[in-house]
Amino acid sequence: MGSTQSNGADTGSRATRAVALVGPAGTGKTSLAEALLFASGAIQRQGSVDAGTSVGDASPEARARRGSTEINLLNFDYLGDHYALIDLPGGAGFAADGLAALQSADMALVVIDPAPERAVLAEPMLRRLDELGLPHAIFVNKIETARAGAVRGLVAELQPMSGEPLALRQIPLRDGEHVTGYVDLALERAYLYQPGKESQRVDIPGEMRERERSERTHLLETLADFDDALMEALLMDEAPNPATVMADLAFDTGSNKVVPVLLGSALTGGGIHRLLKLLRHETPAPDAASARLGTDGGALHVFKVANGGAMGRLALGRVLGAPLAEGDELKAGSEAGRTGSLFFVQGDKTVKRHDARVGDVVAVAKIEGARPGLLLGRNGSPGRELLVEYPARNAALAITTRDRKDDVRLSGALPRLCEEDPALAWTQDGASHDTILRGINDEHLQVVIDRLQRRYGVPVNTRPPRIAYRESIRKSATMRGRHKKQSGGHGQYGDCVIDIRPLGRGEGFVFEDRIAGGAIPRQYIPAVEMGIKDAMDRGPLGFPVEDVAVTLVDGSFHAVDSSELAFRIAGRMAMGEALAQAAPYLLEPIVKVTVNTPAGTGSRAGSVLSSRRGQILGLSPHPTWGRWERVEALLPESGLSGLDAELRSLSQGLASFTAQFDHLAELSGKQADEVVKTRAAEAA
Ligand SMILES: Nc1nc2c(ncn2[C@@H]2O[C@H](COP(=O)(O)OP(=O)(O)OP(=O)(O)O)[C@@H](O)[C@H]2O)c(=O)[nH]1
Ligand SMILES: [Mg+2]
Repeated sequence: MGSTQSNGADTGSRATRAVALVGPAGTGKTSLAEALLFASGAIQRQGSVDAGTSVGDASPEARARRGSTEINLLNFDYLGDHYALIDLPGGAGFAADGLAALQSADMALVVIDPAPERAVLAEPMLRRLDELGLPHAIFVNKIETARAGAVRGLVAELQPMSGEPLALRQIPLRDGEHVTGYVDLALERAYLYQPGKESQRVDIPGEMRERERSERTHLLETLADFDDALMEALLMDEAPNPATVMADLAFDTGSNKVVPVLLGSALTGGGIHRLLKLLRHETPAPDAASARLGTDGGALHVFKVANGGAMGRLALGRVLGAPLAEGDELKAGSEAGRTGSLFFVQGDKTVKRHDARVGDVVAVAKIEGARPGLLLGRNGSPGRELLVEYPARNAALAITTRDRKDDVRLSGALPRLCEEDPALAWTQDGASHDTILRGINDEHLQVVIDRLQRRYGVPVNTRPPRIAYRESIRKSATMRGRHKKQSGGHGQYGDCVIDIRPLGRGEGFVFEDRIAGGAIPRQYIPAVEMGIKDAMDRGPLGFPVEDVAVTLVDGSFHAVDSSELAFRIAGRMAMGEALAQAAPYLLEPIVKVTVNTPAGTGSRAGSVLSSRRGQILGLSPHPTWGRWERVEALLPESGLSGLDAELRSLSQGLASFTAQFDHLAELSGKQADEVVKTRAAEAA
């Protein structure tokens, strides 16, 4: 029989098939992975996500959430073949993790709920799979909870979201309220689910015949669109050859011409053996992925860097084109390196191996510069980089260590966390010295904070980052600034007179020197300008000043006591007082927000934006996703805080947005007073 997990490459079996489990949050992807491991005999007991006993989701963060926070890698054998599962998190905040894995997978299983009203949640992923050209099937999980008519309604909802025709392969058999089995439309056979075992064949119940025939006809017509002989048979009213039907199904699925829809339950095991058979017959060999990516001699396709495990830094990737062994050369452009230790991953366990088969998903130590989407070339191929499109970073947090002593550890940990999480970024805010973390949403950042504490032992305090308020002036003013200190010894003397006036929005700062007759010696003029800029760093309201023109018109000096420092101080004094006289007012940053939300929720999303002082620019259908709407608005940056959560709560967790700085706008009244008061309190 075929090899087991631990004894290395097996030349007797086919290349490993890599199957990605994708779909909305909580549909049961990790549970399905567990069910597949159990049904194939890779594990002896089926664990559960809810009880914290599943092979996947083993990290403390995932266990605490009862949902995946990062990808799970799993392996199993079925009828002598090897399968690698890549279980992607469905939660919006974790959607970037392992996304690159879809580029080199052989097949994706889109796991969804049976409720038709939740079908819309699958649209973004279905669109993405179409763009990638990745063969996929839809697995309707939790089938035991399906209402009567749900499957029919579901297919009607899903079809417009798919570029390819859906091929419903099964219809549910019911006993009263419950789904107890299915009719296989290709084989024309009925099966009853058997807990923990393969389903039991039964006769198709009489009352199902009519529905079965009409759904089967629909299935055959779908296949006939790609098979002239089958089309002819249908037109002649001949019964098609079952072998032809099965071959068409396998070919059309594997070449992404049709998308099969299967039913089952990860919880009860119903339909899982049938799903294994689909994976066996209809998942294309990795050559298709190699051809899609254009890897000639072979490649290691890196889809994630993991720093969290016991083995330190590992590149997770897929072996394409040729087997890979420890020490083999890998090329990234003109640079080459040797493959470090190889590991196979099963949940949070790693097993060292000397070599990997074509198609295997492996973890490789010591690959410099590895990052998601990097195709490392083998056997003469140079390798290249594939672009991955990640979700926008819509949440930000300012963090500070609880103990200053941890600062060094924090600055060591952040680059490592960012390296393995492409949706995470950090910056040091120059003005406030704050460390700012940016991520997809609040939930994402919370998990990052948890990781920071658990893995690197750095507890931090968090707060919303400061908004970049600015201030400007409404009026002109003239002011003298004189700095004079002549009590004993060497004195200090600087004296200048400036005119200031408002500039147009976005014109910044203009300085003009109109000193005539040497009232201030040349060499002190840059010092005056510097002093003016000092004052503009923090205007009378407490924020950086913008859009002001300053003219230096007069001044005086002292032959002995004048110095650059004295003139800088004089400039600062003049500017500080001039600004206070020039009717200063507050400016707040306005961002342009684009919200994508399921159809029917757009106007509520608009109300949320309005209630946050947003100015709605438009509500329209989404340009490419059929059942979605798009709302565009201008929104004060302060309105972004908590927006993600509020939009998601009105859209089954699905709405997402992007925000980009647009302009600065005047802020007045109570809101402005509040901002100025808060700033003054902070400064004090
Ligand atoms: N009734 C029923 N519940 C199921 C089934 N499969 C999974 N669940 C439950 O659905 C919930 C989510 O399961 P997960 O496997 O964590 O879902 P997931 O798709 O991996 O979720 P994310 O990783 O957050 O995207 C858990 O409470 C499971 O017990 C099923 O077939 N039937
Ligand atoms: Mg999961």
